[in-house]
Amino acid sequence: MDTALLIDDVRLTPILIADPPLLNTQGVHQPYTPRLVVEVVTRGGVTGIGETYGDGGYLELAEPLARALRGRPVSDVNGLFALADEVCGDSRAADDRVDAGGLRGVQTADKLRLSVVSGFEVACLDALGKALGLPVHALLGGKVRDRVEYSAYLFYRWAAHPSGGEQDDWGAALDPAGVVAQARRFARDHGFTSFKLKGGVFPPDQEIAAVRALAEAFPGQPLRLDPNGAWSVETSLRVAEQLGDVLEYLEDPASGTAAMAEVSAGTDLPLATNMCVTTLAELPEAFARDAVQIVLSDHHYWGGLHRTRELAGICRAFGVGLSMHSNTHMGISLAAMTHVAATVPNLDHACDSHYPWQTEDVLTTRHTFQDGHLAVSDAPGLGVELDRDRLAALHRRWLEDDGTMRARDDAAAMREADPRWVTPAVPRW
Ligand code: GKR
Ligand code: MG
Repeated sequence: MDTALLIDDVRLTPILIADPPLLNTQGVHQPYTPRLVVEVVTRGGVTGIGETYGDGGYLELAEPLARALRGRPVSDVNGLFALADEVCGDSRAADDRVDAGGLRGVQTADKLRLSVVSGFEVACLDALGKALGLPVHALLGGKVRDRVEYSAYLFYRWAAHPSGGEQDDWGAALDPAGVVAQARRFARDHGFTSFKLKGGVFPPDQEIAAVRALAEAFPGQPLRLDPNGAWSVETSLRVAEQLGDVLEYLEDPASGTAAMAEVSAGTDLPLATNMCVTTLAELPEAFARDAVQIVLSDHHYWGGLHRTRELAGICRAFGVGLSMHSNTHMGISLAAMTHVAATVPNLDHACDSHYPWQTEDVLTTRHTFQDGHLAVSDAPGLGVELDRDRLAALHRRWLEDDGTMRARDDAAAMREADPRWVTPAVPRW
């Protein structure tokens, strides 16, 4: 082994990035959200970067993993999983709470650990690619496309957070006209041609009306609606019936594999998920019951880019479609998503991305969408560069926070506007 490829140092930098007041079924995004930037430095002096969730539970697991990585080969990304099992132990956040921000079903120690590993895996691949002069997609077997398509991620939203936060010029979107105006701006600024509306916010009839308005404004273009499991089987079937002619797919209408299987049995509309299938262990039952027809992969959930490719192979074998889920993220993760998406032949739909909502980044150059696509970089590693001043400034914000923003809590943010708000039980409608 070339000693230049041994890991010399690992730096972890928790940061807070601005997030607009986007609504979902659990509440509203806080003014700032935590992310963790992982830097892996080789003995040869090459630095690779990765990004993952930054809430306390993740940070707690990342610290022992960072220490244990020193002296190991940066190319040993498969070894990260066993190492994480060995050194991370169980975190205090690894109880059976329903995930507050990620909205991926029940939170488990395994899920947390995989999300932490993903940030390290991406940083190792970035460093390895830079050291070898190869893009990350080449380390994954090579790209099968030169650009990756993304969809517009529409949210009901307020014009501003009730207290604090950065101001933007989007205004409120709380009805069909507001949703269509938002979609038009996304189409104009980024060229997106498919649209996903985050639902589960208003009673289903209002969200049906918003999707109908989108279908009228963008005839024949792919539309999706995602209430994050907020509906009963009956409601899900009613929405499927009413929107079946305009939706590309319905995303997580009901909570849990059993309910999704019931919905699936009652409609021809394809169902997608980033909630009931988020680990290998959840796949067999969901596929056997035909509960979902499209898995929305997220490399943070699945433990990185190699695991995402494994998932793609399984989906291909079972004739299940594949696309990508997104949660609040910056440009490091968007670069990682684009590299892995470029290598997956069966990427059947435009990927989700929150990125256009994230005006703060730690890269020297922001990604720009052209006609709704991102070009796949052929530069070594991820093909992005860390802006250290920005990183330091966003870390300072994290240090100065009194703790309220360091863990995403959409229900707490909603209580700023409605003190009686509690996370709604499902099914909500
Ligand atoms: O950002 O409010 C949000 C989303 O609801 C996010 O947390 C979900 O993980 O985007 C996600 C989804 O597709 O379910
Ligand atoms: Mg979803």
